[in-house]
Amino acid sequence: IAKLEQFNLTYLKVTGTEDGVVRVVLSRPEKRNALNADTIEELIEVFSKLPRMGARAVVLAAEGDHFCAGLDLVEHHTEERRPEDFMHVCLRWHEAFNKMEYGGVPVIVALKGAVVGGGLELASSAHVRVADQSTYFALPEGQRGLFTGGGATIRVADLVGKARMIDMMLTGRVYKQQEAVDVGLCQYLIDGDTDAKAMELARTAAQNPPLSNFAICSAISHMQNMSALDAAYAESVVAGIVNTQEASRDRLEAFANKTAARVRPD
Ligand code: 1HE
Repeated sequence: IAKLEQFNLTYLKVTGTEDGVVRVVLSRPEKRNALNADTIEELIEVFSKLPRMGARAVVLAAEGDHFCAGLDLVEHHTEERRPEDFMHVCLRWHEAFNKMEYGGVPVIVALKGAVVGGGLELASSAHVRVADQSTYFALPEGQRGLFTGGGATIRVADLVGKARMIDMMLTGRVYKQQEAVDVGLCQYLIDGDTDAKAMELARTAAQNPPLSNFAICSAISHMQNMSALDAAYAESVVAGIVNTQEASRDRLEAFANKTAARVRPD
């Protein structure tokens, strides 16, 4: 991917690989990758531009032992924000996370340690979540006297359901390991390095035609916001375009010729 050096970043590191996978790394480990206002601006810039720069898939990873400690509570405390100030903060978080979810490029997130509060909001904006044995998920907003403001009411409720989300916020309940998979907080639980697993998944996804990935990584999210009737119509339009694309002809021909790989369990 050309021009990645155009980004002028303090809290993120962005690097490319030869197969079109871009790595975005949270790089504030001394503060457990807490999300200050500047980091959100950097996420907006990066996730606004990467889809148009030819990224085929993105791995979102983190430095240090913790993925993300959520809202920068110290910045929030010292800024003494008024309600309208924080409403605008939330709009920027939504901008960043909507760019990720609706951007049309697969985002695979490599988790570890704390994935809490706004860190879970960030993780839930990715398309695939990979956790290790150290990863734990929580919404400590209630105990901090706060409320979620980065889309958790939509995305976390979507992953785990309303009742579990309310319990997490009221009681500080922490989910980890197999239970986190079972309730839907992550799709993979591995023993090794989540970054390596996320790269492997991203490389696999990057081999799909970009138009297919665009549909998978935007249409499904959009359709959830529509009535069933409208979603079915939108699906037919998307499928009309994707399923007749030039890039799928070779793949279909290979299947017809019996040279394409069959779908098999491991
Ligand atoms: C921070 C933050 C932060 C760490 N904002 N500075 N999020 C939370 O309620 C989680 C708050 N953080 C923690 O519970 C812990 O820090 C961790 C479990 C994530 C990690 O613990 P630990 O023992 O490894 O580190 P630490 O000693 O607590 O923190 C190391 C440093 O990171 C320390 O700074 P230092 O200058 O004293 O070294 C901490 O102050 C700093 N740090 N977390 C600011 N969150 C849009 S609304 C979203 C609402 C929310 O996200 S609410 C949930 C907030």
